[in-house]
Amino acid sequence: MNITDKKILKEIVHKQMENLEVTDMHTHIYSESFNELLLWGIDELLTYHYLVAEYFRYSTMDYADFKQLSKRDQADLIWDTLFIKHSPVSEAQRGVLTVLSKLGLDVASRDLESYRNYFDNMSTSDYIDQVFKIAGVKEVVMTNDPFDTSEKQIWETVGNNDERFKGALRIDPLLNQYDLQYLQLQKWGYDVDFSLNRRTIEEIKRFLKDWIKKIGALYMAVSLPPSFTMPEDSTRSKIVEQCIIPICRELNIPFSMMIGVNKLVNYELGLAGDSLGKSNIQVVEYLCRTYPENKFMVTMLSKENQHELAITARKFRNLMIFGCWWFLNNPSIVEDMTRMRLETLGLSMIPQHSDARVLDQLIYKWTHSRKIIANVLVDKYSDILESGWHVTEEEIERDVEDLFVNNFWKFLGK
Ligand code: RAT
Ligand code: ZN
Repeated sequence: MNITDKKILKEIVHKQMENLEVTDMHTHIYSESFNELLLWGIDELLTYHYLVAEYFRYSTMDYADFKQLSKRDQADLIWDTLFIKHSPVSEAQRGVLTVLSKLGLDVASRDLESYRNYFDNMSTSDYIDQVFKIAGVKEVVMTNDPFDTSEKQIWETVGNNDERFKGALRIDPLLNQYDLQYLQLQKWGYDVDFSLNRRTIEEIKRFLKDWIKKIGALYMAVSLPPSFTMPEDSTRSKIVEQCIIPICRELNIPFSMMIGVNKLVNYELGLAGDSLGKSNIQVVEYLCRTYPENKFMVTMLSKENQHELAITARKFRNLMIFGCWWFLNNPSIVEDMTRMRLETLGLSMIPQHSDARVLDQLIYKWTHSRKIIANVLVDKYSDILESGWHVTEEEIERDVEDLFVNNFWKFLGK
């Protein structure tokens, strides 16, 4: 059926977006076999590092004293400060309310204990099913870090037991701290040296291949500082060009670069202490141009980088841009970025990932993004309707499936 009426268009786009089951191509959640690495429940939601940062906007407590408290006590303080003593209007605060409401809990009661009781009576596997269903998520890509001892141990014993959770090899320590981490590699039986001689290069490649195989990695990923530049005479640049690029090419997997994070600008805040800076787009151009047979997925953290990143994707078909990452995952920015990307690239990008660290966050991150992106799509279809072009419901379904599922899988070549 041709859609010519804007009111009907709006209903159909919203319906399609609501029914859509997305592939969430970057998260920090794990399947059940990862035990306590899979975070879920109200206390985890409340102690999300985004909220910890916001808590310290109001609290004068010593960071160290806060750190020493149990998770439950920290959650109590955050609840009291960010929800009771001030209205929860920030995106991360509102997110908690969306989760509670979508689970059918009484948000108006403000009864933290009753929320806790709800989660106490839940089994992990039932809850995973429930969250995936409510969030409209088909599958998620994890962030798998072999340098994390507890995660490494799971991969070497039980491994992943749930097909809905896909692997991605995260290699920040290898690229950003090689001078420390090569000793770790040695302990694991790789014959590497501090200096990147021939043997070391081959052994780093062997390490990467072993882990890509072990976890069934869909891609290799790293987060990088604003100062990241290439080519340069640095260990990082050499590892990228001599190890990562050839292995990604050989195994036909993308290299995902998340660029723009300044780690620990306030180290006392731990995970909540990272910030951002504007990065150098030329590094993305250099890599895409120099290695046309390689695939790159890129997201950047600074708002100021978004336009040039979208333009770079117009120049290089081996570049897939994705997501409104971290500090950009705010409604006003998601709306802006999505508009600009659609206007620049049409439907050839991945508009969003959740970055969920706590399972339950899939619910709010996808509920919020879905609605904003649906509204932007309505506008874009309306504009072409005005020229006399008609779209069909099937075409809208195809388009949103492409944005939230197929663009990712096709880019991977799967
Ligand atoms: O968004 C976040 O939770 C950050 O702490 C980071 O994990 C970031 O998404 C990353 O993947 O490095
Ligand atoms: Zn992340």
